[in-house]
Amino acid sequence: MIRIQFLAAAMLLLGLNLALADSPLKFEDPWSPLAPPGRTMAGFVTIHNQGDADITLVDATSPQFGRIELHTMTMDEGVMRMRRLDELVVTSGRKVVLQPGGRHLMLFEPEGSFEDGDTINVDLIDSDGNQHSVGLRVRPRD
Ligand SMILES: [Cu+2]
Repeated sequence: MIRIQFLAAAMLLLGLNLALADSPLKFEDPWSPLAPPGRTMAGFVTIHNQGDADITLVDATSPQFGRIELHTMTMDEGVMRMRRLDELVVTSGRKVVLQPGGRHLMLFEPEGSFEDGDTINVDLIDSDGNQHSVGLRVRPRD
């Protein structure tokens, strides 16, 4: 019985590693500005698509947050406003930059609080249902 459980766990881990290794998305400087406990947070990262096919991100999840949305900032009569994006296309061979004042991940309903140096684990989900894992490092805003 114990042996079977161990085997199942080992296979799960193996599958997970393969899935991670398979993602053509590479993430540069993934981070999240430190925020007061309970507050909605943001996620920033440069996403580089090193694969042959375009990837359309449509959703994101994290065990540490109730809900995540893709957002963009737009100028509306001189005022910056956030708007939800239904999808974010990362063209083959290109980079998409999520940064302060621009496109970003919006992290709603934090479970617990985060300190400088913590990691927020996010799975970005594409239109084919594939998951792309990225760890956002929590740090003070520059
Ligand atoms: Cu936002």
